[in-house]
Amino acid sequence: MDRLDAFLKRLDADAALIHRPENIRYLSGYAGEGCLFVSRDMRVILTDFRYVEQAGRQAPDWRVARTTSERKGPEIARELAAEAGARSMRVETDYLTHDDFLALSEALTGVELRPMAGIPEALRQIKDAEEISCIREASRIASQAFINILPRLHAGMTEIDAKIELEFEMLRLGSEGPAFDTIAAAGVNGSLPHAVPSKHVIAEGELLTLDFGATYRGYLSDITRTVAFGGVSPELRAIYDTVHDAQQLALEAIGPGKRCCDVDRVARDYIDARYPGAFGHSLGHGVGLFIHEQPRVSANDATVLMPGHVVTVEPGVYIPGVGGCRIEDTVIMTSDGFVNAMHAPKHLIEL
Ligand SMILES: [Mn+2]
Repeated sequence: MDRLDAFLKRLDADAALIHRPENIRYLSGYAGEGCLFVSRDMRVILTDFRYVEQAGRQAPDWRVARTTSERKGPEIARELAAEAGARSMRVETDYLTHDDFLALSEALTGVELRPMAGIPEALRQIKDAEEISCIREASRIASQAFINILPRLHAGMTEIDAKIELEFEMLRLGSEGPAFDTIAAAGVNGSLPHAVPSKHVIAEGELLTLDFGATYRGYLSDITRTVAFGGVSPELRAIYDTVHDAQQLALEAIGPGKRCCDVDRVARDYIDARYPGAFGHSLGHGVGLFIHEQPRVSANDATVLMPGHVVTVEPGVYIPGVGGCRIEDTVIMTSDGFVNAMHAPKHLIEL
């Protein structure tokens, strides 16, 4: 109710239609398909037969309007807009397909459709206590899964094998599913920040980067750890140490009152002095109901961090033909610092 009130205060329109699943869940608690219609006095979930009962259970204060093939969403939206007396309505033009938008425009003649302008996303940046407890649990599951599978990781297994171990373990620990496509990148594949796990057989002397997360009550976590198989070369160890130290420096720099771009700069300067151009992505991002949320911990995001912001800190070094390394934690800003939600170890583990 607080979230919906805050949303309506910022709306600056008579009504809104919400289609993005994370925004639907954030504002209503409903986690199925469909969309929301919201005005000052009305809150309605539009969905089809498959989700009507679920909507009633998850969002008991909301009216449920059932869509059918004869009476589709845009038509019901028109009726609801008329009932609310709405002359202007915000819609998620950054999410709807062109066809979706045309269908709404044709149905809602006389109603001015305006872009949503990121209003729900801006509200979602600052997590409340309930959201933070969910993210902490999703983080605990991911950290523990990493610790639990370490004895099962060995040279001779494939990247896909490693991914299966992680995802299975997270499910067993209570995850509702992977937070995103698990990354497992060994050897020269490690230079691809978003490598897709392959049948590559992990060999002695290689680094393996695992980037994964768990889901708890819809909320996600994001962690990366890099481990070594057998003795690694001084070159790979130096890469690992650089990333490890850059991440530590960034954690020392982060906190409430700090600008995202300044935290990014700390890790970037450290890595660029040793491996120029090898850290080509931003330092981190917000995490919540969606894996990449605002704010961005990047050179061009001057957001001042505040209590309730949840962001990742994930520097990396990527060298084509050699390999790569990334180390990532999910951290929660508090009034006097931050809580690192990840308890998995970060020293170089040699398996
Ligand atoms: Mn991440």
